[in-house]
Amino acid sequence: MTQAWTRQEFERRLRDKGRLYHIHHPYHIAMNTGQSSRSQIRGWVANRFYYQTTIPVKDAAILANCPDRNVRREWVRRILDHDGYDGEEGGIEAWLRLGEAVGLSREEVLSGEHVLPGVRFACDAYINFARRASWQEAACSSLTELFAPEIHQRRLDNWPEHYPWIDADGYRYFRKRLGEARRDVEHGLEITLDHFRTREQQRHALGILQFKLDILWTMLDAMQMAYAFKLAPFHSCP
Ligand code: AHQ
Repeated sequence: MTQAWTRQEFERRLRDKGRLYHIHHPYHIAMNTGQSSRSQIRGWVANRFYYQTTIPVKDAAILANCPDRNVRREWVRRILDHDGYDGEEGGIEAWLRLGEAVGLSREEVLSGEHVLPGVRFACDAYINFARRASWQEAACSSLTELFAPEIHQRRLDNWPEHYPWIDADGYRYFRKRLGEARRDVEHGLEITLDHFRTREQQRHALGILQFKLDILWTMLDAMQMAYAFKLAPFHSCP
């Protein structure tokens, strides 16, 4: 029987997957180094809105599967952070503001008319996984946010200089997520390190994290084809 990794070694292996995070995708590298056109930025904002709208639905699936009140009272904050509540507009509204800041109307973003099939399939795979998997497995899949603060900070550091045409009010979402992502991922990491105890379970957790990394990467592959290579694959590309 292969011995389980220590808690520290397990966490190290989870964090080591950061080398496969979508910050390293050519589409993100182009955006963060000022090489993206307005239509490439707009395509990313319009497609990522679909991902943003799936997050609270995914988190509601986790809540529905979770019998632990103490976990739910923490996890429910993720839904409120995106959908908003009295006095706080929420992340989905902030993303619509980002859409307007890059020159997309609210109606255009809300219509989903720009959502590429590959983006839709990847996002729907995430929701369906969260519905079917145990709440602990679905919590583990959110650990890509171990690497998210860096990607939000990278945008805040680089985009204003590279893309002066973007209204700065649109960056509210990235600033908002810096703190929320750090809070959320501590909780998700604690659940993961506590739940996956044997070596086999730990390897399963690494496979779940890889699945979510693949979701994020695949979304950008679809955008690369459509907006960088201009190989309009489907009806939804202008
Ligand atoms: O804005 C993002 C967000 O709210 C979440 C929730 C979390 C999850 O539950 O899977 N993941 C996530 C992510 C957000 N933004 C992405 C980005 O690149 O801006 C990163 C993404 C993630 O790392 O999973």
